[in-house]
Formats: sequence, C-alpha cells, structure tokens
Amino acid sequence: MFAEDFHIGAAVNPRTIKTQEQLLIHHFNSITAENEMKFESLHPLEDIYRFGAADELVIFARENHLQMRGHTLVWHNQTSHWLFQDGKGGAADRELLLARLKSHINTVVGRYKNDIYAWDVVNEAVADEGEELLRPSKWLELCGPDFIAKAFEFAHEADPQALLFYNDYNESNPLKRDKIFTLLKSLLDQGVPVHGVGLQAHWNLYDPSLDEIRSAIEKYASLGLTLQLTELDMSLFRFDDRRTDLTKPPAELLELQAERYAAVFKLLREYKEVISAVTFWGAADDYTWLDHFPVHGRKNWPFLFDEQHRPKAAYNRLLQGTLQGGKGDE
Ligand code: HXH
Repeated sequence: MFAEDFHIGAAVNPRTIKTQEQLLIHHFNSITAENEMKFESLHPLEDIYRFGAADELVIFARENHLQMRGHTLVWHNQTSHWLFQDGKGGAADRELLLARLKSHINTVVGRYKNDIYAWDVVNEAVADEGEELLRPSKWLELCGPDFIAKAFEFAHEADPQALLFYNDYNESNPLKRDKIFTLLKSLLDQGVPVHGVGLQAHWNLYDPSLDEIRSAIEKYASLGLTLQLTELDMSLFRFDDRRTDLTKPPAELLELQAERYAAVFKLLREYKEVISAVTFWGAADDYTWLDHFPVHGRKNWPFLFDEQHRPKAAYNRLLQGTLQGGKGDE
C-alpha cells in the first residue's frame, strides 16, 4: 500500500527474524537491529568485536531483499564502559575518545557499507528539559559538544554513500523539537554531513497531537533534510499509566488505536515527498519493548498485527483510509 510513498520497516532481533519471519517478509521492506548494532553489542572490549548477531540480521535482510537501517553509532546508553576510561584508572581524554570513535565507526560502517543504506549516527543527544541544548553524558563531558559533528564526519568518510541521521525521541514536543532543530541547523551551517532526521515516534493514543506531529514534520523538513519515522509504536496507555492487570487489549482501546493509526498515516502520506521511511519498533504484539518500559509488567499492544500475527482493526482501518485517500498526490 505504501510502496510508492516510503519504506515500511520493523525493528528485529535474532529471535523475531525466526518467530515473525513470514510477517516480516510479507509486510515490510526494511529492518533495523533492535540492539545488535549498538556499541556494547558490537564492541564489548577494546580489542574485541562481536559481529555474529548483527551479521545474522544483515543476512536475513540480504536474503529477503529488505533494506536495512543501522542503529546506532553514538549514544549515552548501551555503550561499553571501557570506551570512556584510559586503562590506568582514569577517564579517557578527548583525543583518545575521538580516536576510538573514529576506529569504531570505520570498522562498523565499513563492514556493512554494502548492506546498510542509512545510519542513526547520533542517538538522543538533546536534553529533554531545561535550557541546556545537549544532554549531560560522558561524550559531552570528555569530548565537548563536537563529538556530534565528529561522528558524522567519521561516518561519511567510512561510507560516503550512506544516508546519515540524527535520531531522537519526544521529537514532536515543541520544546524538544525546537532544540533538535537548533542542533541540526548548527550542524548544517558548519557543513557537517547530516542528511536526515529520525523521529523515533514512540507515541500513544493521546500524545502527541496531530497538530504537533505536523508542526514537527514541517519544521524539520524546512532544513532540507529527509525525514524518517525510525521507532514507531502506538502505546495503548499514557506514559505514566500504572495499570498492569490487563492480559487482553480492551476493545475500545483497539478502536481508538485504529482511528489514531489511520489519522497518523493520512498525515504522513501528505508529507511523502519529505518522509522516506516509516519503521515500527517491532512488528506484531507478541513482542514489544513496551511490555517492560516504562512500566514493568504492563502488557502493551502497539502494532498493526496481533499476538498471532493477524491484522488488527488498526491495519484494516489504515488500508481503508489509504484506499479512500486515493494515490495521495491530489
Ligand atoms: C529508544 N529510546 C532507543 O533509540 C532504542 O535503541 C531502544 O531499543 C528503545 C527505544 C527511547 C527512550 C528514550 C528515553 C528513555 C527511555 C527510552 O528514558 C526515559 C527514562 C525514563 C523516563 C522517560 C524516559
């Protein structure tokens, strides 16, 4: 349905490429590794890389003619501690950290240059709250703010053809949106090779509003960047809803979810000239990180396919809305 508009992707792992194999092959044309390409997964010790799990996913993509996004090179989480240490009990200095970053990026981006067309080069570097632009992190503390520009430069050198993304969450919240915009504008003004912005899109039935999503798309697109939704899911619950008693999704919530998905994709299709991919952070309700985050033991049902991989109301409504909307270029 969306083949002419944007790629439709799913986050996968070595288990789900088996348990969700047919669903992935049938409905999706792109994948992202959920955890297997993060720093601590690929590079647990300075002299040791572990590519096995990542390679499995790359081979799955190759064999099934799926595109692949790389996630992620620089992040404050799931990053090996040795990276920030000097090996003598102290902290790594800027020079050492940048040398390690360059080496890591060269190795990883170089290895997958024929298979991965886009990388989340920097993930979640912008602060959620307060006046500060950048989030406090080891990267910022030991290197200074230009760890971001350096990461993009190293990635561009390692694979000049790859599309390079800055990726973040709460991307449609006006305050965070404006900070992300400021960061991207400053990178572009310095000539840094950044090509796209990843909107994680961890959304729920109530937030963000369609108006907020539209404003965010327009604001990022005004920079001339390509946009991708990189981690879409539509939680049935508000972020801090504490209910852990449900074992089945309430019918009225699935109905709201169907409406919401249809409305969101109608909006995304309006912007198909600037949106090049929409990736879900999973594929079907039998496996989602939201079963454990932010409320442990709160089962969630955020996708278009149910726990048995059958299309949900959300899937059917999305198709209906898209067919009625015509080709989307009027
Ligand atoms: C994403 N972060 C990551 O990009 C992805 O790699 C991971 O697999 C899943 C989600 C989303 C995220 C951002 C902030 C965060 C938690 C998840 O931190 C919070 C902690 C408590 C409260 C609010 C946010």
